[in-house]
Amino acid sequence: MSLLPLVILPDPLLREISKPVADLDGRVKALIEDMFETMYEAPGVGLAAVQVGVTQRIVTMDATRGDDDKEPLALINPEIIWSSDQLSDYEEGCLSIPDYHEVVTRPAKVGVRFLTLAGKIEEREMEGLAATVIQHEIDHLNGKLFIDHLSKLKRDRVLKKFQKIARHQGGA
Ligand code: GNR
Ligand code: NI
Repeated sequence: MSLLPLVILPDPLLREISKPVADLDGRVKALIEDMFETMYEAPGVGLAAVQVGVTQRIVTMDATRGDDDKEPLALINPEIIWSSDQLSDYEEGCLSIPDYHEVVTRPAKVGVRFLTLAGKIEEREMEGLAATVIQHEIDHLNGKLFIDHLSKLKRDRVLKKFQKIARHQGGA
């Protein structure tokens, strides 16, 4: 098990479209273990593989948060198969955009189809925080960030701030 470094805005990797996982081999299993370790340590309620530099359609999540009973869920090639008309506002953050939070409106409930690590197709209905998080994570797999749901004014302000930080660090 290892903690993986997080990919931070404005790294162009965050804009790439992740590729479907073809084989559920030991490498995928090891990556998922490292993603859980990295997500819980952060701490975060979700993580997409691209956030640790792997452009494959893999998500880890645990929407139980502070509760003592953990509920880790790994989703491979996840898809939203339906969304409720009812919307819900949630204050979102992202491990790739540290210390920035803003309210995003998304469907309140979604149906999600995915492969488990055992290779079984599973379908789940998600609501509340879990619905928000899985939509946020599938956006990552499509090169999309939660700031893309905000006004251009807000998005440009955040991008500028992170471009400036990257410049000062002489990186990215
Ligand atoms: O840890 C996270 N919290 C969170 C809160 C509200 C909506 C979405 C999220 S996901 C985020 C971790 C992350 O960046 N996942 O991609
Ligand atoms: Ni995120």
